[in-house]
Amino acid sequence: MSRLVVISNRLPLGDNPSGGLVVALQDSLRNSGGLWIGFSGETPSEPADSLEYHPGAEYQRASFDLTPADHEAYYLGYSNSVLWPLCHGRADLTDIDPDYGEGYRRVNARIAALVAPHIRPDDRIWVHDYQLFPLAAELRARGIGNPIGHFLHIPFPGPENCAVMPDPHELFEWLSQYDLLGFQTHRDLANFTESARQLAELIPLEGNRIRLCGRELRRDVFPIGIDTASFIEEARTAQDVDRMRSLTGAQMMIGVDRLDYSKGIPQRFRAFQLLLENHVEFHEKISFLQIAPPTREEVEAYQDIREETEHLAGRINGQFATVNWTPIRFIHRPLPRNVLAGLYRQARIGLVTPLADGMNLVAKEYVAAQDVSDPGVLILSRFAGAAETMQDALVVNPHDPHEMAEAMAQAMHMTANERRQRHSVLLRDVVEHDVSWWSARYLDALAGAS
Ligand code: ADQ
Repeated sequence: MSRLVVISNRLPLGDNPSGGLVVALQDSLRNSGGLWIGFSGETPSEPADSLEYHPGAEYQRASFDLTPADHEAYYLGYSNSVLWPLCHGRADLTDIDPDYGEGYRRVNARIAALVAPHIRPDDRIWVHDYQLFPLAAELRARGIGNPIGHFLHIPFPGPENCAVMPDPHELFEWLSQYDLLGFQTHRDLANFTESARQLAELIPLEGNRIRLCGRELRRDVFPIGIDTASFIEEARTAQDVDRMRSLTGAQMMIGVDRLDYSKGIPQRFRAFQLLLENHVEFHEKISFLQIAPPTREEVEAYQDIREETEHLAGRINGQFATVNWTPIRFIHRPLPRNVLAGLYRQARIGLVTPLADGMNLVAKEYVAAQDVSDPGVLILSRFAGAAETMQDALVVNPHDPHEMAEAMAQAMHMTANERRQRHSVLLRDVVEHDVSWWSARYLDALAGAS
């Protein structure tokens, strides 16, 4: 089997890194004697001019450092102040600056220069996500003719948002240098096709083959999953973690997200407020636990969201709390996986209402964690990639607080029978389409694409 080389923005470090992607890729990496390359997270003023290898995994891991200026322009700047907002439909939150675009190209060229000497003639290369769009073009410029695939974890923007990029044509030239482009959903694939048609040159060929900017390649949909079997086990053996509920016998509703404007957290707080205004019967009967660790705090567009959400939570608690009941608990810390799994299992409602999201793994984790004999209800935004397959959730418009509040009431009233029926369909999807299924399908397609 030819060696698999994975390149992603961050290298998972530590002796026993967990997380879906690590689990998904470790078998293929181990079985092929593979190599995973990524940013170390370190920003010294004078980074080394070579990759640093890290022992301790069953495959090879190698990292690079970035200067503070490169990190700012490439990661905080172009990746997270231009591409992230555009891919999530928020042109209003972009911060376009020529230094960012220049830094993004410079860092991708530097990564290619560091990686190229380590590539063997029969390696397969799998590049992840929006931070590395130009990487295949930069590797090709250094003589790398190997099969190279790209997988985009976040939504692909339609023509209106692509057109906001400083040089939209360049994006499609970069993408044309891959052999396989993978997207989360059919909606992303359609956006890619339409944007490339309007802003570059795309000619559909037979099956999933296309000609893009003069080069032939393939594109397809590969919805990512979670490590379902281990998550089920984690939840089944979890302790009773939330004892607070028992004071009033309230049911728990849970939200788990990075504190990102794409996740729709203020909108769901307003919906909860509306539920409590319109349904006094739920006072002291439902308690909302929102876990949202801050993220990318150096980026300006993230600076208001913490204040806005804290303010909203404070106002709702001020309006409705009683001596024995706090309507919203808002936690800004990451929690260990087993605690999270236990909380999901105890929650009657899983609230996953992003305004835009590539897939959303929390929706799948919530379903996997449920007790099949008495499962909770998933309320899912129709703009999460997960909604393309998880139609037995209560699917809502995250911009409509009335619809979300009514979905919460419906979930509270839902009979055990209906909850079991909906859950069994959702669980089947999460079990059959787990993260190993996803990576195996992608790697099969990459093998056929070159
Ligand atoms: P994210 O935007 O990070 O991922 P998501 O898919 O929900 O979003 O994954 C978040 C992960 O972090 C989940 O596994 C969740 O359990 C974990 N997590 C979140 N908050 C946590 C907390 N407080 N403590 C511990 N763990 C926490 C990007 C895209 C998504 C896409 C994934 C994978 O934005 O759309 O689904 O990549 O492709």
